[in-house]
Amino acid sequence: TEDGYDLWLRYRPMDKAARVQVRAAASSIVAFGPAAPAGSAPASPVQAAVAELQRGLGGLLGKEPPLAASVQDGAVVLATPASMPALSGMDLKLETLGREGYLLRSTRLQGHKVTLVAANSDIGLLYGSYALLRKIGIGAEGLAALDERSAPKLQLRVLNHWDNLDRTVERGYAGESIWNWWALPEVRDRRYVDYARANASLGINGTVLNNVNSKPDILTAPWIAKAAAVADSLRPYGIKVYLSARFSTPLELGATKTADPLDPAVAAWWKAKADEIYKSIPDFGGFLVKANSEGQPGPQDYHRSHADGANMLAKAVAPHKGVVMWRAFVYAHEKPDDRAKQAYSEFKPLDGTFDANVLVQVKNGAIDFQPREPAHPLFGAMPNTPLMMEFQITKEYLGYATHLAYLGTMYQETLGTDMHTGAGTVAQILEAGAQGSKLTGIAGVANIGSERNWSGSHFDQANWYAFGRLAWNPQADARALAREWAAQTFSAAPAAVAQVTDMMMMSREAVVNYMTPLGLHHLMGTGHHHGPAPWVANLERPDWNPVYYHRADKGGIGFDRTATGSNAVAQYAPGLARQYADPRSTPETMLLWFHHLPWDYKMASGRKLWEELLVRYDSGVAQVDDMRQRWARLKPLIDARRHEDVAVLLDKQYQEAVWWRDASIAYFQSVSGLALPAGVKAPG
Ligand code: GCW
Repeated sequence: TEDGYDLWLRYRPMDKAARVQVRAAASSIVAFGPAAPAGSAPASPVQAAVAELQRGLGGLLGKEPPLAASVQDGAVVLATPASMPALSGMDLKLETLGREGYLLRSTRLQGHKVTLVAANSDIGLLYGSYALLRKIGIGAEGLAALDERSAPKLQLRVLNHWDNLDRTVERGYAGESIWNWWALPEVRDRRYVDYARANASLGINGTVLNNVNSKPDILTAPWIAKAAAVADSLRPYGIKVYLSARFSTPLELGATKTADPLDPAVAAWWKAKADEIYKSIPDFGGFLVKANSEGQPGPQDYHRSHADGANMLAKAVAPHKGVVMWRAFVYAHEKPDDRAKQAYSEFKPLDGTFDANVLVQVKNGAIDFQPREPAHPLFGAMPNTPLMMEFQITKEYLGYATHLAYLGTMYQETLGTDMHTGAGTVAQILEAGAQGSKLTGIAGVANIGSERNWSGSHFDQANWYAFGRLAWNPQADARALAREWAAQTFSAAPAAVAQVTDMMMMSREAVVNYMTPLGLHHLMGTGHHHGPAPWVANLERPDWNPVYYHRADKGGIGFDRTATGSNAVAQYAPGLARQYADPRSTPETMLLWFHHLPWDYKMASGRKLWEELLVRYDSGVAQVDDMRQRWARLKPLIDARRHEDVAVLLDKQYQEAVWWRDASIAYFQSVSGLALPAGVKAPG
């Protein structure tokens, strides 16, 4: 029975008519280079591509296509100019594909009608093979006249695992870490290969194995050996391993007397450490660092800047072509300033001072992965520094794995924001990269664990999927990705695809509505971040208190971030700053993020703010009920086990949506002293 393990790579048999079509275009496979010995895991991208095509076409068509020794009619031919020099004479414009892109084309080769998968490198062939399987999995249309080319728009497409060395996962809701550290390096779980397949199918090409709240141990010899074993499993799929480094590692290991980045002994230690890592992992990607944030050590402990710290590490990995991904997620309660302003305040002045192999990794919004945040003001503000996007795939603040919330729409909302800097949308800013640099990238905090279905719920797989596909093309459309995912994951039947897609498209807005409508944020339960707690006011750090964020009192609600308040709006380029400075031109979805307004403030709907708030909470609950009913109607089209799994979660989500609404309204009512309008039932 279906348990979700196969993710979107299910390859269940197609209907007969479709099979006939596909067979005509994919009845055998031609590839060059040594084949994988029977029964062993693929050792190269081409072997991986062949294995996947055999598995995929075998499943879809009910019969595994044989490997053919020479080009024949109906073959899928995998070729690069190196493996098939004839390609060079075919005017395929392969140079437009870069190192990782691919071309799919129905064409004639050596007199035979074939489906050509062409690329400049073997990894491009693997990506092309997945694209072909995706195409077939969604529906076979157009297979006879294929002509598609695609190349990734960002260079580093990376998952960040917040996985600890004891196999717990920070903010993980899908079981323990998939990295079985105890058994590594001798035992390589086969699951690592399935993990690699899933990621490669999306084009993800890097993974940070351990939590940004890191331990020194990860950089000791035994752990380097474990990481190297994982790297060996992932390498044939084009995935590089990176590690989170704790800034004070040499000090804590007793190797140096300080962790001051300007101390030569410290720099020498990191250099030697990098050399040691590259001996076991020759294609090691580099370090991810959380420094001077939430108690983590960093260069500021020695009165040095983030750039001093990042550059010292960058010099250690530069000879090996490694990078440093330095996080901009910093805030300190000792600083009286609005938390939302701190990353910009600290990093913007450092623009242009980072070494060439440093990327600054910026969360999508300036607070912390809330159900809705305006785009981070750093995007577009550091034109001389490669900035990397950091999205959260795991749903720390959106109901864990229990609530259905498709994040494709959320990612698209941020990526599609025009920052008014003259450089276009966030997606365009990421794609263009920094002045004089080729480095670009995006990271997603993984939602992967050792649960059978990988992500804790079937629908959370879609967030991994959407992240990966958007990493490849940040301008992709969330609805199109939802359709793709639904067709491959559940059923390609048009009625099922349409209904599942509609549910996904409404899901995140539902969560925003019942948790934090109209720009409210950070009202979740302390520490665990699950469930409502807008009343909490007494934590040791004021910037962790929900009341710090909603500022509700008798007079009104919201955080004034205009010139009369924290003036965070001034961190945006003038065009955007102007828009956010006036409640009338601020999108209502972000109203209370930027403004403190009286309860009777008149909304676009004509309602008073207080009434509008109630309407939003109610509509969030109603939307979950709607999703629940849509899902119930899908029963005949979805396999029984997964249907039941999702139905149970939707029931729980409904209860929790009611809980959010009722608790929030009761609390805000206690503050505002306002009555519930006629017709609205008092929460009970
Ligand atoms: O979202 C917050 C989380 C922390 C996390 C931190 C960060 C890894 O609550 O658990 O720590 O952000 O991004 O560093």
